[in-house]
Amino acid sequence: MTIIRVTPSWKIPEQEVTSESSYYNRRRFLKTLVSASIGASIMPLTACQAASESQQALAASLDTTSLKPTTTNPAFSSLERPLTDELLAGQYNNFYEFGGTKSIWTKAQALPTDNWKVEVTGLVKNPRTYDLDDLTKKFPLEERIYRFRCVEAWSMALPWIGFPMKLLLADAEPSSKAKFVQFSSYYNPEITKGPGLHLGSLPWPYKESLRLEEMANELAFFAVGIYGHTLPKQHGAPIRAVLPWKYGFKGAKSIVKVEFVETQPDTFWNTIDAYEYDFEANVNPNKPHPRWSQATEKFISKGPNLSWERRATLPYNGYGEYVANLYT
Ligand SMILES: Nc1nc2c(c(=O)[nH]1)N[C@H]1C(S)=C(S)[C@@H](COP(=O)(O)O)O[C@H]1N2
Ligand SMILES: [Mo]
Repeated sequence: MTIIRVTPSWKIPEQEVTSESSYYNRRRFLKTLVSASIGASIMPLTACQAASESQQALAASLDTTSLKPTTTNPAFSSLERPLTDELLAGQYNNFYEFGGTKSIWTKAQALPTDNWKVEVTGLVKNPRTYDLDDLTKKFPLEERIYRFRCVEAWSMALPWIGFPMKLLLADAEPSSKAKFVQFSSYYNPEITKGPGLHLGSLPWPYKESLRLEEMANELAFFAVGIYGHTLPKQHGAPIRAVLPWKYGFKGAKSIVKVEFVETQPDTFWNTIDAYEYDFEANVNPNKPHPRWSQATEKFISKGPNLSWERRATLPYNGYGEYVANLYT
């Protein structure tokens, strides 16, 4: 068995204070970046115009409704590393419904998010279909800055807005038979399968799952916003799961169904390749992916161009103090 050294987050060295104003002054910030990239450009004029048009389209895709958290959670108000620039997080995504590249933000704009409903169903005393507004009014929204680690080894630090999953869990009142929760993402092959994609044989819709003890953990979070605004489509609007101690693929985007079940359900990546993507998928520097090491990660933070800095991977992505007890 691996010995995990549990370091409280406040003891992690090289404290770097994150600047909160950087995204609350967002419109100014986005405009500054767009004009800076034009000003600094030595590209021919046409290429420069095309680049600036795509930067403006990207900025527009991030210009969603302003969202103020009603409570702040001091436990998650800063990290030892800087926040990832909003424009980088919004142009480097995984959203396979729209394609297999990182730059799916353009295609993801086709996601229809009006009148969104989330069905809470299965082995619960209180099954209910919520309008998105019902959820965001019922559960106080808080901001949480979390580390974010993809199984592919890139990582970010992201300021989510949302509510802890344990509140929805308590509201649904699962029966004693319920042992797992399953999240299903929006799926409509007419909309989400772009032309030329050969993803039809994958096990759609995208599904993910947790044990109920994991869902009840303090960290497990439903995000409805990021960077002080409602979720942009590329980040899984209007509601997605965020599980910071697990690899990113566990956090299903654009959730339409939350189902409580008795036995461990099939999940998207685990069904595609169980050898490469295990069900638990906890961030673990000592457990290599079959095709690459997980000992370090590529931390993406500063723009305007995409670049990364190597950092040591933290056990449970730095959240062992919250979750290690779930895995003894
Ligand atoms: N429905 C759905 N959810 C998904 C994915 C996806 O392809 N479809 N990709 C996952 C993966 S692999 C990662 S790393 C994160 C990426 O979230 P982000 O693009 O907001 O950073 O979403 C996860 N949730
Ligand atoms: Mo990922």
